[in-house]
Amino acid sequence: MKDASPATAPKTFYLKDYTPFGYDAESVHLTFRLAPETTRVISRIRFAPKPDAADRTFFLHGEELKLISAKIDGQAVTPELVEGGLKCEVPGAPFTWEAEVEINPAGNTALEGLYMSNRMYCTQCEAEGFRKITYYPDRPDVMSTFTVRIEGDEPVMLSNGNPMGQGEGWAEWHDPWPKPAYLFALVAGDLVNHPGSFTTKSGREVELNIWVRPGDEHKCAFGMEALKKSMKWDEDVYGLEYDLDLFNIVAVDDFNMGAMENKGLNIFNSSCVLASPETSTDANFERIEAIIAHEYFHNWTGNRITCRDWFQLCLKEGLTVFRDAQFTADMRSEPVKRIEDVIALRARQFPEDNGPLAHPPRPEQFQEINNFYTATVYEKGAEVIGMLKRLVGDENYYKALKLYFERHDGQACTIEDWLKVFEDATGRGLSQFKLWYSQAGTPRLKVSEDYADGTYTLTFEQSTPPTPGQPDKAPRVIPVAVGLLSPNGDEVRGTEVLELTEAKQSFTYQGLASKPVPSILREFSAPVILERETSNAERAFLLAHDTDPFNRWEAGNALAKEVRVAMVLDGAAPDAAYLDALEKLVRDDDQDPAFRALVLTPPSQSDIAQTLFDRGHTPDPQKIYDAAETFTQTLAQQLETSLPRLYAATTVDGPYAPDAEGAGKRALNGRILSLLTRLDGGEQAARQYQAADNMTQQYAALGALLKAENGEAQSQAFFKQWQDDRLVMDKWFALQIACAAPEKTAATAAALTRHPLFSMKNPNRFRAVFGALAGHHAGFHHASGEGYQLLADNLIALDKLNPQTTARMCAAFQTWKRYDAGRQSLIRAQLTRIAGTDGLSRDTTEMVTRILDA
Ligand code: 0A1
Ligand code: ZN
Repeated sequence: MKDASPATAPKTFYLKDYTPFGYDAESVHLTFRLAPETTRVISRIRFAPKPDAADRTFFLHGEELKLISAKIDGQAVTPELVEGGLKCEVPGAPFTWEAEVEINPAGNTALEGLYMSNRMYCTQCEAEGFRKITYYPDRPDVMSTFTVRIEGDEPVMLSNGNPMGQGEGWAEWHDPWPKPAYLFALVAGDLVNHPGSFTTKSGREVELNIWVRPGDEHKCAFGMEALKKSMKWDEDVYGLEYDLDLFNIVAVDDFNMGAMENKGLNIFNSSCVLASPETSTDANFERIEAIIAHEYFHNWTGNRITCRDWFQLCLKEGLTVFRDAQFTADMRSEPVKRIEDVIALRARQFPEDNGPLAHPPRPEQFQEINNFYTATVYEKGAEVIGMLKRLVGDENYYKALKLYFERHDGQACTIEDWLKVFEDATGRGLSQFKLWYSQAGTPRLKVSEDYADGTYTLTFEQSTPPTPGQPDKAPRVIPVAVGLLSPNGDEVRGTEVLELTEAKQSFTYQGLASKPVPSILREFSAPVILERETSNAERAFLLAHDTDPFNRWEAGNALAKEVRVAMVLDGAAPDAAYLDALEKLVRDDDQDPAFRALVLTPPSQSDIAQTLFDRGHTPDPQKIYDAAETFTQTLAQQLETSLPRLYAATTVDGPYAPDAEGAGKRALNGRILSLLTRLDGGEQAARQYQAADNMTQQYAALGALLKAENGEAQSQAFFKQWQDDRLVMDKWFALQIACAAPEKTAATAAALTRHPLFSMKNPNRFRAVFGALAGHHAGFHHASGEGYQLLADNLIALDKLNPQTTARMCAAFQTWKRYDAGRQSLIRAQLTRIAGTDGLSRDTTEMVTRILDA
């Protein structure tokens, strides 16, 4: 019998422990002999000891590798195999390391390293997947040039950089740009390409390709246009040009994340690149355009300048998200993009920042870095850059960026390097600003006002609640964009950025004829929670008159929340003045349809729950759901006579095009249809379903019908029509759950896991079902606890196959401390059950432990 081995506590890595690797990797040669279960990887790496290295330990990472042989300068050696890699005695002068290993791509369901997806070989190396391909110093500060030979019988065999040659059964690639191993990529399989080309501003001809499985060719055109627009935009706005002769994108069906910026060979989750009017919604098109841009922009912010270590992840991600948001704003609508981003920030980042998983944009410790590809690192990381830009001004921002690229091209950098560039370019000290990178938690900003004799004073008090490991926080620099309106609706002071640096600070405005109405935090100038005692009448005034479109929407959003909170707490009827304001806005054809659609979009029920919790109440998910239903029903009735006209007026005629204008109109049309369905039971929706020639309208109609519990026939028809299209089937799975009544949500999800097309191995399908379950606030948190149990059962099962996706989805439980004792104990029981599972992955262990520690 085997001794029970003591459970090894997962190792924690700390930012403060950073030490450079003792060797430079001067060049890397890799040969892949492809075979589904027994791929051989032969590496030949030239290493040179660093003259000034403090630590000369020769440790190479390696996981799940079968070592066949190792040599140094041609002589066989026997390295010591240790936890997570190997160690070896090496010469004190430059030497050549060679190793042959065997790996099993077909058995790789974790989708990290080299794996197979639909008979195609592909790789995912960020963050630490390369160590599952061969022994290597798998850390981003080790940068080298890669030459790759692929041997196999796949028709198409790709790697990074430029092609060097190919023949029967082989292909060779060389990437001249030194890069960390996380940017390595290899793809091989039966693929077809959608070609394109781009001429850079200095005249370099770049060949572009989107590679897909045969049958998906018709879904590439939009992605190709998005890529060309991105290349042009980065030249125009940042002066950044592409640096290879070839840029390849590959679509794969099984992928843990959205996409990956591998040098010259981006790999995309097929859901983030394939698009056609018949199969993709307007929201899909917008997201695809943004992700293509995001990965392309990484070529400079991430690849040419990379991260010294993974604690610096937001250096590349925050900046690249910020850049892709600028791009989308330029391509589409600036205010609409800003509103969408703030909605997403509040839905994904605020719960993280205000719960057990809170961490700073630059974390100081981790057990599993994959658990830190978070909304805080990405989206809050981008918000921090937005604040920096606002504080230094546009001109200084671009001056600093220019210096960043000049000074750090080819380097692996830190947040200190980044901020130093701004200090040097602008002469402004940023030591207090840096707190945004090291402090977790969302600051609360309390505002009070005073008016006497023409002088108006705004007083701000900032504080940030405790977060794990950070009980106290110092005041931060907070840029607050403020404008003042006179009671008749005129703007009496245009937008001005007030810079808060202290815990409490006042600003005065002189010479005002009457007490103004302030419009605070315009454009959402800082990721904070504004706490201000104000009336619904003032909110309605701002919704009607503010010159800042973001704050106009924000006033409506705050009103919507207040009205629902009152309905939940006091059983109040929907506020009549708010209903009137909404009606007026919806019927005002001079207003942008996209904006009207956003104002009509109800605040998320999870957001209402958080608001109630913040005000000292225990949120009841069912009551929040009921209030939302009552509100929508009342609004539909109030609008009854105008709905048919509005529906007709917002129906887009002519052939479908995924542009912002059409999308805005269809978004409004979709909202009108859902209101209409409440009154006609689905007559109009059924007609729209029948007539739809694009997925946006087909999907909106099906959603409205399912919500009315009158869509069985259409759901079956939808299945029949689209059963061979994986991406559309993901929508079908998700929509049935999203539209189910709370008491039926878990059972609907459970039934779908028994559907023949459900698969644990495809992250998109798993997320379609369980993302929809977790996203249905009242359904997931139904008092029966069935939702919790179903998710836990499936997380336990998925962890054996795919720890990374399992761990991410544990976040569904992160808000558990908001709810009543009964729900808390149900959730605690499930979290404890997950934590106690034998052989639970490091990824999931870390997440569940952090959530339980709340
Ligand atoms: N760097 C990619 C996202 C990405 C991150 C991690 C991955 O595997 C753990 C895969 C992709 C991006 O920002 O798009
Ligand atoms: Zn990224």
